[in-house]
Amino acid sequence: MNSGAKLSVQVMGRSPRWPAAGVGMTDKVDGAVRGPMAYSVARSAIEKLEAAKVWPTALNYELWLHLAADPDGELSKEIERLLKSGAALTDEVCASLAATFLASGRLNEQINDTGDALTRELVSVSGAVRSAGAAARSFGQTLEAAGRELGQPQDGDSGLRAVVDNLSTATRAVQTEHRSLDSRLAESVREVARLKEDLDEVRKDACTDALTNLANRRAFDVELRRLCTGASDEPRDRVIALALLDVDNFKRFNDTWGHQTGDQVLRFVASVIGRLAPPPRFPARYGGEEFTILFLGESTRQIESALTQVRREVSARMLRRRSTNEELGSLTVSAGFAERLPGESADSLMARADAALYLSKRGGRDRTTRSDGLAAAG
Ligand code: GH3
Ligand code: MG
Ligand code: MG
Repeated sequence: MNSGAKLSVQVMGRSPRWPAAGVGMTDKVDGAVRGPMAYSVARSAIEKLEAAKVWPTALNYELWLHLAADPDGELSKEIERLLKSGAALTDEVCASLAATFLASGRLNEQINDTGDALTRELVSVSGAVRSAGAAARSFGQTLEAAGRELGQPQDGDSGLRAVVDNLSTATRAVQTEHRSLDSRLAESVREVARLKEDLDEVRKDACTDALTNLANRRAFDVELRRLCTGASDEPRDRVIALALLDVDNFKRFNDTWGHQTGDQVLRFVASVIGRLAPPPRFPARYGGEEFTILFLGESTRQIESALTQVRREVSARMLRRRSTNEELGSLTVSAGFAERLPGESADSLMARADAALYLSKRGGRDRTTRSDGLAAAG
């Protein structure tokens, strides 16, 4: 039960503020590691890593550099919160921090690379177009000259022959240019299509949780903000509700059966959530063993019933180790949800859903609570 208290620390410390914070934070750290304090920032990052007993891998060093160079940044706050909560900063946890807080910078790099390639492509196409244009101009001039000459009395056949020769040479030059332009354009169209696919892939990866294939925290944050700032096309009177789901006592499960088996269980829980929350519901993995679902225009009853169904399906499943078929028992899930009040901010809605989840945990887990604190059915 004491993890209920821990949960409240965790929960209240979360403040999804993507993507602006990530980009600014990276700039600040970039400035620090190139400025006069660079080496002392680097030393401080290493000391902090050692104090936290975290391996100085390249990724962890990058994370801790943020802690040393930008202590008030979102990433630093999250690391401090984890350190205070006593959570083990495993490779998985650090990878998840990097995916959440550093991905924006990397994504921008990838998008910039793709943008550069597109720009190069367009420059090369416009070069080809210019060169075809020049050929066409010269063709036009030749024709004009030919017209003038044909309009004048000629010294017999030889003058006319020269005009015709000139014309056909110019025509061939134009045809060759056009053929080359055609093939350059066709190649460019193929290249642009390939780049577009790359970009779509990068965008999809950036919004997808690699373990479960659900939307990730960033995609969830963007969607929540979109819905709460009226940037969405949804009619204003459609109720938005936010549910948080957290696997109960998952640390104990992991400690007993190992992280790999834990990962399989997370995939299973995610598959149940994904199946029971099809669009327009918006399910996501918020991080660790925490999931969210956004509901749009659904009644309290419908939301409670969906959450109850998720919890029932998860707890009804006898979990087995895949390799040996060994029975591992079953797990339960706690849920909390809040319906958005008129004009309520994303942060406030999140905090109320968090508080409801906390009540579910404190009340004994394996239950759903609505944000007003009344235990919901199920
Ligand atoms: P509570 O019922 O209060 O939620 O207890 P809990 O043990 O589920 O909560 P706590 O926050 O103490 O621990 C969450 C655990 O989830 C810690 C870590 O072992 C596990 N975890 C977080 N992310 C992952 C992951 O990606 N894979 C695996 N296998 N385990 C994870
Ligand atoms: Mg949790
Ligand atoms: Mg949990």
